[in-house]
Amino acid sequence: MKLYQTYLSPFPTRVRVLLYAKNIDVEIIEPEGFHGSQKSKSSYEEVNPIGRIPALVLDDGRVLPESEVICEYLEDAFPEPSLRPTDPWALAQVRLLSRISDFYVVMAMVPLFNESGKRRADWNRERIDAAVVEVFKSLEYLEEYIGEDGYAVGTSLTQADGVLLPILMLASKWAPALFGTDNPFDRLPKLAAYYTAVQLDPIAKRVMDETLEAIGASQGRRK
Ligand SMILES: N[C@@H](CCC(=O)N[C@@H](CS)C(=O)NCC(=O)O)C(=O)O
Repeated sequence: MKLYQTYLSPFPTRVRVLLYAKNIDVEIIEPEGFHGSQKSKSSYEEVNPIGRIPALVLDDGRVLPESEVICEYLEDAFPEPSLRPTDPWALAQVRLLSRISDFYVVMAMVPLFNESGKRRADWNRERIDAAVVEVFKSLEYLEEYIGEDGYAVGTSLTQADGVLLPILMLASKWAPALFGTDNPFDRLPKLAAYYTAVQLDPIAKRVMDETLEAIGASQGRRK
């Protein structure tokens, strides 16, 4: 199988968490035309007409876009170990955290992603500050529901950790470093504790290191 993705994008991370946990061998391909590159994405659109990463290509050539759909496919096709709790309430918590992240936190961060693609001189400070207020508000929703036993839900790695880790890293490391904004963890103790504790898990640590390296590389490119 092949996974089209980048290490900077938060969406493929949840897929890599499953691939690593299930020890599935895939070829990782970083398509051109993402994250401020001047290159056209058109050749990637032949792979995934939606034009977004990630996309999983099966050995027989069938292509699956959309990170959440890919994760559900991987859980069904490669059931062991499962990162999908069997307890209905725990599974609902995984889905709730994922939904809050995708629908509220990521959406609140979109203006920051947009500003980051511009030259610093062209940044709209009002837009940045307004976005940060919304990001903090949406993170408070996660603060409400985040697990307190070392993982997002329960006592082991689930799909929710793969969703949250890159987003929390972008909110707590990338945005403050780039825009000089406050670290949200200063006022969100449960999320801060989770973020520290989950790094004891080797797969969580691996994807966090990958994301951190990609953030560093993207900031290096800005200089
Ligand atoms: N709902 C999609 C969202 C994927 C997405 O928006 N990926 C971004 C990268 S963070 C992307 O490919 N954007 C298109 C672009 O940058 O041109 C998923 O979960 O896979």
